[in-house]
Amino acid sequence: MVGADKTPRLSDLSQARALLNGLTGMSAPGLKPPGGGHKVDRTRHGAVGRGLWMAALLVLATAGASAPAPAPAAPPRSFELIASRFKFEPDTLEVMEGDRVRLTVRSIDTEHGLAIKRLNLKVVAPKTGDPATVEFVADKAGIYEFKCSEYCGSGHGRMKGQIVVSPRTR
Ligand SMILES: [Cu+2]
Repeated sequence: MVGADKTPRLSDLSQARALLNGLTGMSAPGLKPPGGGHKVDRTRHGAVGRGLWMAALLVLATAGASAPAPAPAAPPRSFELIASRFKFEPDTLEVMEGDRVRLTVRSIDTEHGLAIKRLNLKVVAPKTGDPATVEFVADKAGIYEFKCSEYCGSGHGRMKGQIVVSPRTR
């Protein structure tokens, strides 16, 4: 810090004082140049103060820009879907634009699948009941229909659901 030196020099004190002047718009009591009688060229030191002030701002701005707090990776929005003849439960999922989404699909009868055509994405849930997981980023708002990808019987064609991706308000 400026002026933290045990044996301050005139320039340090003047700069500190000019800096304080710049910060508060008032003179800083107790920060007098040693030797009392010295004439202080206020114009010149004012300029130095402004320079310092600008430098301080620059340092702050630079520090802010170069060392951002690392954003912790947001956990995915997780959904567990139960697939059965002929539906997904739940069949409507709501997320926000930019969310990472994790779908875990489990069948309780026969083999099903979950396909999101718009995202070119598919996962098959085997009839053993083992969970099948798929993960993606919902980077665009809109409605994404999904449907069963594995023929599972007469109602297969109506085994559908949707993911509603809401726009993020700024
Ligand atoms: Cu099916």
